[in-house]
Amino acid sequence: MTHPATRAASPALTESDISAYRRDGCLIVENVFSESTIERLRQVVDDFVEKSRSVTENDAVFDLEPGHTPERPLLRRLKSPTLNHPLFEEIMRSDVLADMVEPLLGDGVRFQGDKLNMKTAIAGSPVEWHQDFAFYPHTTDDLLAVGIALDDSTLENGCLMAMCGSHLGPVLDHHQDGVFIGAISPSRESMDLGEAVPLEIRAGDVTIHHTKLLHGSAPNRSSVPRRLWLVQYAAVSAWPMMGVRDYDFFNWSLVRGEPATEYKVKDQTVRVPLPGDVYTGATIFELQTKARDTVYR
Ligand SMILES: O=C(O)CCC(=O)C(=O)O
Repeated sequence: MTHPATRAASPALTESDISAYRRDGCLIVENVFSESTIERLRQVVDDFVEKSRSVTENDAVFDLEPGHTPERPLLRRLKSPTLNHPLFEEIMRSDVLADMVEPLLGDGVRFQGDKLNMKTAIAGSPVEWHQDFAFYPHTTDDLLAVGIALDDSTLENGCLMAMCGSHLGPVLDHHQDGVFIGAISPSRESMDLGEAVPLEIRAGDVTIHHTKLLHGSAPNRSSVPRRLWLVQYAAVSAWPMMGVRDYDFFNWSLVRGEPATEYKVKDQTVRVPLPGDVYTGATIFELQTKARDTVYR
């Protein structure tokens, strides 16, 4: 049975907001960021779009939409915004976000990564259905992503769609012919898309979704952009199962909590995203181009 996503009216989550998140695996929080903060973020993003005019192929910062040219720059994603501009780091570490996610994670707050999906007007690519945990399994599933809306995000311009409650089920197979492609097969999973709930939000609102929540989003065929900055956080007690390459960076990523040598392990089945090129820096858009069983293409 579907129900609309629960909306919390203030960044300070109540017990009932937290229970709704635990039940649904997603939550909308309204009016988290002021118009002036959103305007500052848009300005920074516009500057990156300007810089992308001279870029001809995907690199460490830019994931380009097909059709990108110097005259008409089209970005699919700004990769790792936090590592590329101080305003993103300031907000990623802000109390407003840390206070919101700490009770949901239960055990400190570690920055796990981020991306800003651009969903340009008319040209914005879809995201096929997936669970974030399939990309970066940890020893517990105490991870989530906060989606910060830089534009109003609606069904028309490709808002996030969610299968409420799916985070309580297993991590589904995101492989095709034995290769990790970053998307599930909707027909293999007998998925009923009629159950999907749109997470429609206004600029300055945020979505929060659990790392095991099934979600996706349609292409943007409308005349307005849908920019969504997704910031992922993990509990400090969750250890990344694919290992830690740079321990100094791992500790830099702490937002709340201390460097640890002790981690929790949850009784769960974990699928590892191998073989495939998720660890070469390929984005979800690149990985999913291989998918044959799609909803949005
Ligand atoms: O931007 C979207 O609509 C979905 C993003 C997402 O799920 C992802 O990039 O992992």
